[in-house]
Amino acid sequence: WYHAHNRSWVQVARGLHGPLIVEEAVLPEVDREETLVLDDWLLDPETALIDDSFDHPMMMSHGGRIGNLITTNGRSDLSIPVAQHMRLRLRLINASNARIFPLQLAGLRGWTVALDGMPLAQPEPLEDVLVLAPAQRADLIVDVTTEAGETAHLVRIGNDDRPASQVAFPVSGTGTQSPRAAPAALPPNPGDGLGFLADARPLRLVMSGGAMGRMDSAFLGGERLGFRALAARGRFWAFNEMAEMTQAPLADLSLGEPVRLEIVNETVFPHAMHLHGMHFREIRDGRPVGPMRDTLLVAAQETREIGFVADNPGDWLFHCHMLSHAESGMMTWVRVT
Ligand SMILES: [Cu+2]
Repeated sequence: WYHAHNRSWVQVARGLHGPLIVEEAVLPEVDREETLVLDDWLLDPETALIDDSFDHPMMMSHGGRIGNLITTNGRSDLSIPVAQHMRLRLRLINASNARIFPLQLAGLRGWTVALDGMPLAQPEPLEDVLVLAPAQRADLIVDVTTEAGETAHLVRIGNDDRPASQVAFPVSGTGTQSPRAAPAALPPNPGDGLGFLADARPLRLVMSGGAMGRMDSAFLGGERLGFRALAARGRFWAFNEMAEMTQAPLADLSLGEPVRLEIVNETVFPHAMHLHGMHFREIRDGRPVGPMRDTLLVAAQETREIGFVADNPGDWLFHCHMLSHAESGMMTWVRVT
């Protein structure tokens, strides 16, 4: 997907974003394809217009701007008619500023086939919860198992753990095909080249700040300021004690250089850490594991490690995709030359 990067915590909240799809040379066999843009909107209950308190300190210092109207493709009641045994490809995008969407399938049998635009080596059965953090994408292939007359759902688990329908799929009739075998993997994208991790440059990013955090002070404009002084300037978070994007990059990397980056979340909030320009893998026990992604949800007080090869020349942002957090301190960048 793509979105505004100028005043993004305002403009993305106002809806300046859209899907950007690169199709496979040979499309997977499905009966229907749907792009589903998940979003939430913070509306003024009096006027039903977009609430314009974008810089509210309460939002910036807590979980970010969470909306009071949840939509898919701009509708709170999106309904897509299907037939039993239909196979659908669903392209999910979390375009919200800060909402984490825990999703489940009901009346659908599904597989995750790609994450953040990168095909998985093998489709993974989606039997449990798929957590989609801000900026994350997921491609699913799902078969309609519910019978005609019933309704299947993409289910959202609410804060109270109660399920709600994110998208309804009313079923009428039976597709021509009976249940099919599991889908094949999508054609792979170029590999990650993470073979020589032992030589990877080690980097560390410590996230601090926010409400109920322990950040006493951080640097802003070359000056060390206390938490209150930072808050008065609209800064509530810091990366490596920097409450703003610095002139110097977090790392100056050579093209092709492998990197391992430890991400330490000292805050009591989750953060969806997004790298521009390159995809990474998570590193566990010193080995690259899991899918290639560009956005990693790091839970409160958690430490994670990612590895990537600096294979794309340029200046690339690395930031929290809870956009109010990015604006109030959680932004850095790497240079690849
Ligand atoms: Cu954040």
